[in-house]
Amino acid sequence: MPALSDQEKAAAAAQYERDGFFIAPPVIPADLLARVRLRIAAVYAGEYETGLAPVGNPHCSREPPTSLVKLDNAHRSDRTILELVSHPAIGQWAAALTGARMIQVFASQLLIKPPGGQDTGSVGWHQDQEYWDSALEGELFTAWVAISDVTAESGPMRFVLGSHHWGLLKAGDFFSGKLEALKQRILEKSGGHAWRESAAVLAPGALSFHHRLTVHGSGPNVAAGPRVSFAIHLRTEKSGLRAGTRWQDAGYLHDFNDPVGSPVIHRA
Ligand SMILES: O=C(O)CCC(=O)C(=O)O
Repeated sequence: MPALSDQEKAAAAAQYERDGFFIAPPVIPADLLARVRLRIAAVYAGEYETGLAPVGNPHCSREPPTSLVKLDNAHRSDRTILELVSHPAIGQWAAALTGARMIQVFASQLLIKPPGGQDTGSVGWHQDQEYWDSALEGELFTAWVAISDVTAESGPMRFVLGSHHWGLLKAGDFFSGKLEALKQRILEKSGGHAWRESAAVLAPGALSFHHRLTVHGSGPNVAAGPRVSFAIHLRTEKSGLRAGTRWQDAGYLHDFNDPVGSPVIHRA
């Protein structure tokens, strides 16, 4: 990817600060996407190139999924997936949005949302910090990379504009398909903000970024094929483990000194 101009960086950072998310153009090369698709199928079927299973030893299958598939830290299981989550263009955009000197991956999720329009493919409205707050603090955010064509019909991620300014509400639930009930609960907790949504429709290889407090979720996939993506959770030098927390006790985290579990993808 050609270096971003100062003007491009400033415009992107201003938009991210205002809205709590940013949509970047396609940056992942087509040949890497093609290789990643093959490896996603392999990992889903339980074939782990490095011998390391995704976190939680998920049940593997050769049958197409019927509900949302979420495989944590598959980048440790497969070198091509590691190549994707470490791609320097992700780091460049992340640094442009935050002005950070260092960008590090601290977790990833492979997400496969099957077609068929069921609620079991939905992701309930939530803020990511709800899930990180016991272990991590500071500048944390997510790059979400489209592997398939993420159209309006495929259940794209939706962001609530400006909700990263609402504080940590702890009213969401990633694992619930009841989006309307969650919306009401979040609005009540937020103290009456206006709810304006924007859908992240993304071509293959494009990506969105969202702040740790941005409210987001996604509905059913009514397109013909699965919606396939990686959510890549990122930190900057202005973040860290909370005092007294050990990474071994912090759910799906790996030692920040582990170059495979937690690759640094940008340094100024
Ligand atoms: O893929 C989705 O619809 C939601 C993903 C998500 O919650 C995230 O990337 O933080």
